[in-house]
Amino acid sequence: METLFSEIAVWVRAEPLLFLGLVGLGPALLGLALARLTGGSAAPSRGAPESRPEPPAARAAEASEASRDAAIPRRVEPTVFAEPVEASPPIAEPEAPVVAPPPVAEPEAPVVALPPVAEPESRAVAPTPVAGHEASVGAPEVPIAPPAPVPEPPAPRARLRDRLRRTSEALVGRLGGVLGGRQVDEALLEELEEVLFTADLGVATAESLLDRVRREGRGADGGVVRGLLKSAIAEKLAAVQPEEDVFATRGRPHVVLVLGVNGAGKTTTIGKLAARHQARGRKVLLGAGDTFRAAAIEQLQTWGGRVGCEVIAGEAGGDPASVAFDTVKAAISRDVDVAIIDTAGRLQTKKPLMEELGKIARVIGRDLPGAPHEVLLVLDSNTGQNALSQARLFTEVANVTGLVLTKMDGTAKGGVIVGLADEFRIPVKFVGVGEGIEDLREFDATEFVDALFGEDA
Ligand SMILES: Nc1nc2c(ncn2[C@@H]2O[C@H](COP(=O)(O)OP(=O)(O)O)[C@@H](O)[C@H]2O)c(=O)[nH]1
Ligand SMILES: [Mg+2]
Repeated sequence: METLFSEIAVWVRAEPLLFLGLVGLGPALLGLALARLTGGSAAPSRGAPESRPEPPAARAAEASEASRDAAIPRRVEPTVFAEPVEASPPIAEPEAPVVAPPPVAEPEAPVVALPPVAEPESRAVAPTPVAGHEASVGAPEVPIAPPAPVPEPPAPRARLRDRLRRTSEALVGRLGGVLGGRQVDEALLEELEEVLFTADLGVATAESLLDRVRREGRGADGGVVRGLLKSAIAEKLAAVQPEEDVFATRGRPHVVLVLGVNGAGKTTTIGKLAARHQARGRKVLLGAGDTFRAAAIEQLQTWGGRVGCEVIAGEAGGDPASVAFDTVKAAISRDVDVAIIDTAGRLQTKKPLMEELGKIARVIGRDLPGAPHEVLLVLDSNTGQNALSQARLFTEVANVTGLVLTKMDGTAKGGVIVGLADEFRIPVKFVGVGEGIEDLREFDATEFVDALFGEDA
């Protein structure tokens, strides 16, 4: 130690200026070192601001800002998916998601909910929250023949009496005019004859009713005669009341062949019938056997689309028998419950009609013995007594197993049903009282007569 001091002393003596300089620099260096350690304010005037290392707090703040910047586009991003939903209000407010995160999630929800709507039209129309609802209401162009059935809401069932009003007026109303407050005498019988013969009952039926009054109503008053006529008509109609459920099937597939002149209401009846069978959980197939006009095929296809069942159709002008054959084949292979085959009712001459229907009936039975299980003849009540001659012709060429009387609503000629019952004794399976599905009524003789005489419930 002593040697060190004596050496320093020698050096100080030799270099006194250097020594003084070193001593003077000491405090300055010390101050600088202290300033560095504390990071304090002693240095700012000397240090360049640009080169100053950033304090950790500032760096953290900036980092959080950067991450927030990054977060904005990420959060708004989903609105890009929401683009199809035009004019979605939350998208127009980009600040909102940053300030209040929860609303960011809101526009996403409808976007997620959109896929079930699926229809492109809906996106253009739909405002965000009720996209699905708006879409179904606002979709302007519904496909004409959608593959999926559109179940129809059941319409309120109209009273039969209301639907039979015109026929009832033409028959029972006029009877009341003749019979009211009178005793049966020749004058009354003459007037009664006129009413009955002009009520589209058919000559034979009118005569038989008049005979009954002559036999049993002598001396009675008008009220009794009215009752007498009602029970006579009821008896005739009871004879054609179907014995079993009109929807009963007798084969699998149960094949129904539908006949009748053009415009009688065949295709409409087939559509209604298909809907009724389907409502019972049955699988139905339709055959467009009226190949005479393209419109007839399309009409049946429209019904198929409406009801939700398949339609076997061929070319317009094609062979109806081959359509009938294909329908039965398809019905067998597709395990269908009920197949209903439409036909054309051309009546120019009897021979071609007979040949055509005979051929159809034969091919239907080729692959399926026992088929057709039902042959329905559709008759338009409006045609009055003409329906009687149609029934004569068709029953000659085909084994008609049931009648359907259409358009009983809005006609005064519905009395023909009594004549048909009287002359043919073929069960009346259905009565058409309007164009809706629910307007195909199972025929019930008692209900029908009560409705006709204004005495139903
Ligand atoms: N009011 C009424 N119209 C019916 C009824 N049945 C069928 N129609 C109408 O009668 C017209 C002819 O029917 P359509 O089924 O085409 O007869 P098709 O030629 O025998 O097949 C159509 O306008 C049907 O809507 C019915 O019971 N009441
Ligand atoms: Mg038709």
